[in-house]
Amino acid sequence: MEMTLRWFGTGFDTVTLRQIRQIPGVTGVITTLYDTEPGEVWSRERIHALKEAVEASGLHISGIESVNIHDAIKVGTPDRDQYIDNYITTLENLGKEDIHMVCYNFMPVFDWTRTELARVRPDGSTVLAYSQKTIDSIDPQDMFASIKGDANGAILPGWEPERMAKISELFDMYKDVDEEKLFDNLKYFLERIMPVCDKYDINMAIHPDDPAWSVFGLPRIIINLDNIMRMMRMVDNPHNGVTFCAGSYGTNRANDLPTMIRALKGRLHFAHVRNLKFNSDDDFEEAAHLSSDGSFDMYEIMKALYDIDFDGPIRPDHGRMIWDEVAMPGYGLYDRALGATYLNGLWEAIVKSHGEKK
Ligand code: DNO
Repeated sequence: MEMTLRWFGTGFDTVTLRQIRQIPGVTGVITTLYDTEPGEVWSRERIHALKEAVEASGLHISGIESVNIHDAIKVGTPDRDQYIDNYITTLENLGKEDIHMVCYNFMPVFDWTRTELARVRPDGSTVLAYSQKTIDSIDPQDMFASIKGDANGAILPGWEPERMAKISELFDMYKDVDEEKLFDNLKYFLERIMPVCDKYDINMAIHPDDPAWSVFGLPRIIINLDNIMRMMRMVDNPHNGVTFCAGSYGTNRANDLPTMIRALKGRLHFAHVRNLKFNSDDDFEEAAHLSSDGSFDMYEIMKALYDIDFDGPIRPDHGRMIWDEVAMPGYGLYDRALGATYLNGLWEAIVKSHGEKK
């Protein structure tokens, strides 16, 4: 595996490439062109410039998170082909720039959903948190307003103000889309993009729905092993794979994370490894990466990745806000650096006790 950190790009991230370079064992970044709209073509020039900026700092681009999918593709409206053509051109340009992993999601309307961005923990750190009771009592229109104040001025991925401004229009677009339709539209999209992925050896890594169940009545399909298997079988190509996000699948306590990882050998292209602490089945908050701070056994998660010979990028995810850092919630430097170091420590111990793989 390669340890990486997510970086939103100059002007969008409070964390610098120089800081990332100084985290021991981190050699790559997972990045994006944060100012592009879903459906827009990423030019080769812009990708090249991003690559040069990253490489000038002594790091490299290990993959893209995300190239977002236009709603026309998810809903399956008549103009979807034009947006898929654009997506294909973007993939081609990424391939020509030697980038071979793309993380994306197929969640309707919202990307990840949290009800709080700064819940205070007993040690004074703040974390993202989710309470189903809050979701059940709030109008989706008010959701954005209720969390905006805690965003530290950052634009949160998937919660862009322009998008939130047309939220009722978005809900309307999805009114006839159920889970089956969403699967069909995902299949259509994947079938069309696989030839370009084969040509440039691009691993597509779908991100799970977070939390891993329906919110606000919207269909969500990338939520458990059965559905991932269905997604992979319906377009059976090794380039059609997954981002294994421990924190997202782990929201559903029926998901056995190490077992899921072991079932995904060869199709798991990217890993987000983080911990959650459950207060009840439907109220959880994010925790430090350390197993004992939350509800997951992080050793078992890393061991399962080792067992399937995982050699793709891995990144710590959603850090707590600590040491008075002001940053995008979940994406500060300090706690993610601690997380990367801890995960690297677990990996070193696993390799020393079970043998080097590659
Ligand atoms: C949240 C992230 C997600 C993820 C997208 C992938 O912090 O894990 O926003 O990047 O769902 O497209």
